Amino acid sequence: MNKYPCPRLRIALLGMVVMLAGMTMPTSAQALALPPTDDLTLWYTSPATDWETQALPIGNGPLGAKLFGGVATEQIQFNEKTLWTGGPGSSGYNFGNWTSPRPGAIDAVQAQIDRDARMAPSSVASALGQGKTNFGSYQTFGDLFLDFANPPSSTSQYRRELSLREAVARVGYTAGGVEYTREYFASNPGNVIVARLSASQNGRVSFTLRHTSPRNDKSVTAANGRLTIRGTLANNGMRFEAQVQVVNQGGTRTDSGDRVTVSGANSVMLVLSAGTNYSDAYPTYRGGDPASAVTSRVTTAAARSYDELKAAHVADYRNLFDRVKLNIGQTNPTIPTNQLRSGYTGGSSSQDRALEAMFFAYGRYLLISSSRENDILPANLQGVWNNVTNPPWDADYHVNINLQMNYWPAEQTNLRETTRPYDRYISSMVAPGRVTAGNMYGARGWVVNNETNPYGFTGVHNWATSFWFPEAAAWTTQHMYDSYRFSRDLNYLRNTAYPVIKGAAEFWLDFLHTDPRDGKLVVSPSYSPENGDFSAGASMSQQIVREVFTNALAAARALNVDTSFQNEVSTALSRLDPGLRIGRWGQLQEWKSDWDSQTDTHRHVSHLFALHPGNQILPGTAEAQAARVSLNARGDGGTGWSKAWKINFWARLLDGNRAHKLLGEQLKSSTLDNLWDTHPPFQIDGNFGATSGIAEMLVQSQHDTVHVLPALPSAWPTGSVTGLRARGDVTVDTTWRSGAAETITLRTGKSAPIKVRTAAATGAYHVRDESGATVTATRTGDTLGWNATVGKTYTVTFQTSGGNGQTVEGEAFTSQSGVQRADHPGASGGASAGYIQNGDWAAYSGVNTAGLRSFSARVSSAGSGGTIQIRSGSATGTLLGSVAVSPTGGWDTYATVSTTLSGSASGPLYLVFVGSGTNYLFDVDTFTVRT
Ligand code: FUC
Repeated sequence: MNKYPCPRLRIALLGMVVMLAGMTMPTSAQALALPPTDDLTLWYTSPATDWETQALPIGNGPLGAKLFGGVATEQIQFNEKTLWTGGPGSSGYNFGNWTSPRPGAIDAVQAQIDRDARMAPSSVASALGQGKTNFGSYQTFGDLFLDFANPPSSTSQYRRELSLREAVARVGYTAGGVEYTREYFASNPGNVIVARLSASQNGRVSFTLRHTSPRNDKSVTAANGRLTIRGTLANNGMRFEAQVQVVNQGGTRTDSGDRVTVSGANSVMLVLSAGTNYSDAYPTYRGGDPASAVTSRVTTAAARSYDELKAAHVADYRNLFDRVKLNIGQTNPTIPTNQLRSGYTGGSSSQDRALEAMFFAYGRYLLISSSRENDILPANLQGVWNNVTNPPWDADYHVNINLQMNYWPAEQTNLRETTRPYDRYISSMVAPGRVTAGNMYGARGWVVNNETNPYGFTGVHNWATSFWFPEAAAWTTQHMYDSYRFSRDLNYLRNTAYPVIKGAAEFWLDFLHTDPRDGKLVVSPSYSPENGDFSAGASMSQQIVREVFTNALAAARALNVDTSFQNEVSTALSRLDPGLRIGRWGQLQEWKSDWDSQTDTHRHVSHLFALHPGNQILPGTAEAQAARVSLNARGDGGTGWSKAWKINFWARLLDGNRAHKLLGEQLKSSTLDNLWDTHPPFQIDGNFGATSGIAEMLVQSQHDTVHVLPALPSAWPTGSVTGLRARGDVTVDTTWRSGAAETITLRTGKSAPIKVRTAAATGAYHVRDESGATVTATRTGDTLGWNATVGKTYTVTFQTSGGNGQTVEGEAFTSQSGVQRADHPGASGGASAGYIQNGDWAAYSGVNTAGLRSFSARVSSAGSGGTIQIRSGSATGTLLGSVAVSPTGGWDTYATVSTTLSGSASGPLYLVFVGSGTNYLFDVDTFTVRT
């Protein structure tokens, strides 16, 4: 899509970009290798030399790749998400379960905590931990290299980019008068990665394709232009296979050993796919050999044209990506993305808005690229991208915050499909988790601890500060109940979510401990992730158990099943310590005892689970104030994901400016040039957490009210967003101006009462359905309510202050004398201010008269016409101007009248109607004022 259709403007803008990048200007006759970038394109003026910070990611869920864009050699590092060492097949793998029973071990720890109140992590780890054996790590599949024949010694107009609107990456440059272009995409349809290399002159594409990997466990062969990479992981016997088909147009193609060489082609398409014999079935986790599936994917795709493959990919991707559009005043950046990031200040420039809008969109891009409905595994700590054999934290599934955070933006930003592999993964932990629950904890249900892998590692290890976290199972099921709340899909609740939620709740029915201090049910031993000592009843433990009990009970009631289980859960809930306490310095306590230090800036803010992602703390309550005190003490620093979490916290506290400040902190100090989040090192959760945080600033629904613009920062005074989702199967669009909602549009998938909250609702408002018919809403404070009907679209318009250039509906008066609402199909919004007689007036409290200089109105009159007087403050206030209305020939025939205004004024706008006719004078459909 070309936003600059005028070629001269295009050239001028690109010339400017090239100059800024310190490169030579193109000669005037040269065409440009790549089209202009848009506001959602990451772009750079030199090749990537570093995988982590610079190379650009593409992915289709199961497959991922990182692109470097070199001129002499192109490097395409790639992944397949199931390629993991460890697990069954590796020696001594035990799922983290104790290799021999430890009768009484947990009881002894509980007794010691009952006696001493706390216990050092190292002591608990030596009693209950066990070294990890073959937990495994996520593996790179290796790199494809394209070594170009006779690479140019210099290039001009080099650009490397990633379009978030199309999920297509490109490289373009000019050398020796020839433009070279490469395009890459990872297509979910067909499960392939596709590349095309082309040049502006025939016969210019020549390279040799080869594969390398850091493991010595594979063979690479070439036949008929196809590279086949096949091997077995030495560690666990997992079989893997990748194939790349080279399809050349023109020139020659030669297989030689483990390489394919292309000479003098006009263009070349590469088709890559990969697979393993992983299956998510406990206990063997092995399926069939991947060779035939990989062969057929590559063969099928290679038989299609590049354009066809690309069209299918873009259509599939846009079906997800295009559901949400955010405008916060960004403009198309004129500087490369690395400069956009390094120049970011969090101030008021449109470049800063551009980075924020791009970062929001990038989180959605990364989620679509690393988690799809036809994936086996969810996005891991690095999504689907990893270039080594020993990634940080094994690029595993940490479940004391990280995996959960990956999916925070999914429902809110209308990407429910991306949660399917997360659902599948949580469900797949039930079988191994039952064994761990029974054998180690003596409990029903299922459990998983601090981190896990694709092989059902539901037990423990022995790293003292992160080995014990049985609350993780319950926490993961929060997503499932929430997914039901968003969708109201009872089949999903019945078949997918409820059995898993129930199992997670059963574990806690059996494993809670009676606190001798007060007789309440508590988690013991309990550990607030990675901080402090073990104790009984740390706040997060209690809040999570409360949440799973509450959700299990609500789900069982919604499905009308399991009465005795419901009774058991209700009884336990009534005895459960809720884990919400305000401590000696006004903070929300992290532990049941008041141990919090005011100088503790630990990155985990676990005790605020009840604020986010939980919903147990409401804004305006004493607990919310205490959460604020705790957050202030923790400070605005932390790892990437920690800052991202804090955006969400501040949004839930309805503090948009502070949420925006945290977003700024993340962009300034926890974001790499390729806009990946860095812990450090790279960890993708922060990308997803930030996108969630931005969504939480715009729409919240955790308390079953659709709260629109709950935490809008002053840096985003004007904007719009479409397609965000709210619980209750509602899709939300809104536009805002001067920090207040102007319109809210809600599309409802269920017939149910709806509540919409926004600050502007305290002023004049009007609710209409898609036919323009008025919907009667009741207002309580800043909340409007009505009964919504499935399939309908409701639009609420607000009369906001300022009003400059804004169209105000005539019937949206806040007070009146004699005037009524008149319904006319031809009127804007279906109605006008009507039944007007001499001396009547209508007032619009949201429209301020200060500085107004002009007035225009859309009017109709089958009567005598008359005059509109524009007055300030009251019906007899300062007269700013007046305008005559002549008969228009019918109540459905409209004309525009206008006048200039003068005089100093303040207070709301009054329209006073004057005329001599004995019947109704005229109608006012809409009016506009300008300063
Ligand atoms: C948790 C965090 C660490 C890191 C790891 C992957 O344990 O405390 O900071 O993010 O997960």
